[in-house]
Amino acid sequence: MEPESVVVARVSAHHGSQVAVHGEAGEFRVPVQNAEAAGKVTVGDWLVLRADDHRAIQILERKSLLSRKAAGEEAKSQMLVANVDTVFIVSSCNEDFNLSRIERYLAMALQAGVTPVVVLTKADLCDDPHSLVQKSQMLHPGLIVVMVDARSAEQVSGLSEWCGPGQSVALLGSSGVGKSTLANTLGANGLATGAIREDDGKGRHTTTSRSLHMLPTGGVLVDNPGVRELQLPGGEEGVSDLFEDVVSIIEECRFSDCKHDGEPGCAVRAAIESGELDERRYASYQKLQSEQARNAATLAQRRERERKRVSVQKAAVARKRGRRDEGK
Ligand SMILES: Nc1nc2c(ncn2[C@@H]2O[C@H](COP(=O)(O)OP(=O)(O)OP(=O)(O)O)[C@@H](O)[C@H]2O)c(=O)[nH]1
Ligand SMILES: [Mg+2]
Ligand SMILES: [Zn+2]
Repeated sequence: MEPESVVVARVSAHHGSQVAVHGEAGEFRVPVQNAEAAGKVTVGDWLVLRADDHRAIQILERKSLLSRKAAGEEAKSQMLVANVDTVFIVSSCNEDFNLSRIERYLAMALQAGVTPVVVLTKADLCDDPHSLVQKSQMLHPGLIVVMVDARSAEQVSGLSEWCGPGQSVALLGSSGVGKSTLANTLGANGLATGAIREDDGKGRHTTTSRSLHMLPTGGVLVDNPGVRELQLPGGEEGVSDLFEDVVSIIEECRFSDCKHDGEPGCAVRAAIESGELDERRYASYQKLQSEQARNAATLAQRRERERKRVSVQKAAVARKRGRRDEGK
């Protein structure tokens, strides 16, 4: 038999009933049912498509996957971007600047196995951007924090280190912080940008869908819409990786089930009182940790239900088979 002729292409955007993909011959579109014939896909996925009708026969194994908890009660996670090496966590040096929000994105990046780089935009509008850089650097040992005027090619050129051949980077951050501005300055070309609201400095959700772009530096960049609700998906280790310092303080508490709520020998209270542990950071840890645990629990419940459903089906099949065999 002749081996099937195939093309390899990378998912670059969703357009309603079609999925745009980048192949060697450039960008083309494939109906969703063909693109997803081998499973649900997200921007950044690599697909093996049949050459004749562009039906996906395989999704190549993802080397990383950024996801969040999907909206709604159940702890389903929603895929955001696949196969990126780096995530630029974009925050502006204005009212948007919020350490706990950056921490949330950091946990998400660590969970996905993606290198985080914090990019502080609108440095030109801030009196003391250096102090924000310093505060951000404290969030994780060795964390790289860069401040820029996202409109300045010269200032942004420092980011090209993560945008070279073979590298993929995703932009994450709230609306109006300058993600698309940064993408354009890095060479993504023609992405719409929009002025922020004057009254509260928030963005207007100018970018409405995720898209993948080739950069002149040889890398690939994925621009994202500003994330309104970002909840961590459950089940993995992002939070404990990010808060190693807090976790090791907790291990010093006298009681292993210490609630850090006034018990004797509580290392957490002592660390907060001595200034070793920042109260904000501890509160942020508690919040993200319980969120992740909650989502992991519901995920486990869902898997259990799924397991039961499958075993009920199997039992039904076995019963049918039994009846058939009896009739023989
Ligand atoms: N002064 C200054 N303005 C900036 C900078 N970065 C972005 N802006 C402006 O901020 C506004 C919002 O920028 P966008 O690039 O549209 O922001 P975004 O993060 O893509 O927003 P969404 O698509 O809504 O998520 C635009 O008016 C930009 O010109 C910067 O570093 N300095
Ligand atoms: Mg945008
Ligand atoms: Zn304690």
